[in-house]
Amino acid sequence: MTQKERYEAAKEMYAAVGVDTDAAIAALKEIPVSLHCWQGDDVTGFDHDGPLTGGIQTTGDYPGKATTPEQLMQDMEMALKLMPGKKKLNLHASYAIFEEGEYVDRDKIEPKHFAKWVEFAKERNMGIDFNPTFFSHDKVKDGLTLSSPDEETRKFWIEHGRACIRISEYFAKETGVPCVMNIWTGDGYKDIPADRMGPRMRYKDSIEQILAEPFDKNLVKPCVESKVFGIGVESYTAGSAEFTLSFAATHEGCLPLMDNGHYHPTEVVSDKIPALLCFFPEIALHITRPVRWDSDHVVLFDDETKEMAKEIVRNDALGRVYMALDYFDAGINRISAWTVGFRSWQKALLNALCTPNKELKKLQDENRMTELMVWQEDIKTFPFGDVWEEYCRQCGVIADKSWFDAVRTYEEEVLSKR
Ligand code: RNT
Ligand code: ZN
Repeated sequence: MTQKERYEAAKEMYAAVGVDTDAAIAALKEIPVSLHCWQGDDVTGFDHDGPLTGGIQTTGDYPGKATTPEQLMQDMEMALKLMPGKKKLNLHASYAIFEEGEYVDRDKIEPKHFAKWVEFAKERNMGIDFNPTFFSHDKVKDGLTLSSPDEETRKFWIEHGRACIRISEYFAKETGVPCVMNIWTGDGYKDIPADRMGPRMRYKDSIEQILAEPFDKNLVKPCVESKVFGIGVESYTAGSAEFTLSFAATHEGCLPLMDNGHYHPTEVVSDKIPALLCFFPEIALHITRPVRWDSDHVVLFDDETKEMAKEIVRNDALGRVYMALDYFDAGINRISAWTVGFRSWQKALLNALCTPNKELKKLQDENRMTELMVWQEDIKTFPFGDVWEEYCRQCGVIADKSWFDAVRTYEEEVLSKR
């Protein structure tokens, strides 16, 4: 059978359960997913020489990591070619690009320091998302930034946040696509604090001061990302789930951002997505793979990933959920890591779009739970691979694992010479 024939056969099988695979493919092509620049250089950035801090860690020392803006862009370009679908670029403030001999601190960064990224994004028809960088910097005082009791420190980081709002608006204006600006800090304590509310009150005030910077709410979408704990900050996190969710709920235009690595191991974000959608017009996600903790392994096409995508699709929320990848594996080829993760999320979305959601909901509402189980198990072995292959073909990318040949060649010709 040719690929075309296999797709036609699959299409028929899906049609029999009420799924239009052509429509699924067409829909997926229009859904932007944000690709994080930081997988390419182990979250290092270009504005400092110090270590990665903030309670996050990259592990591994696979050779060939990008160390300059040119290398990072070149590597990302390579990865982009291997991914089907619509992409957005996700940048951190630490990826500012300075002229030879120029340097400004994070409270003084300006749109011009990101002009090269704008050029990169525009050439590839991508919007841009942005993240102030509240870590890996000598002004992180005693592990604290926006929640610091030291007013000078706190002021510095507030100014950084405000500078990032201005840069986010510039991205949106340049690309014509709204910019999601995510606030995450690793602020917290290794051991039992004596004051849990004080840091949170300061954090609250700091975010309010950042959001007081004037901006167009249609262009900039500020988010607050929660976390349960980080390495070295195991006992207390200022930006906990309750804190960030309450902040977003009480500040118009501010979105909650859930990173599925930031919860206790038996909690699942797939169940939290519909809960938040009952209250928030829009929400944001960081999609990762936590292995026992917030380990930021490469996203795979696994059960929870599929379930998260299903919750977005079956609740008709593709236009309400901003999706971004967030992981960093330094132990394998970084271009491959980018590619596998992006393709996995694409597969999860396509799989969700090829699920007979209406029929399944009906079974649930009619309390036909036995049949619901039978159906849900049955569709698991439908010929999804044939639909994926057709999607990749239409997007002009290789469907099977042979895309890796190009990565191997690139590794030999480019990465190994660094
Ligand atoms: C850290 C958060 C945060 C970072 C990026 C680099 O635990 O997930 O989103 O991963 O900002
Ligand atoms: Zn995250």
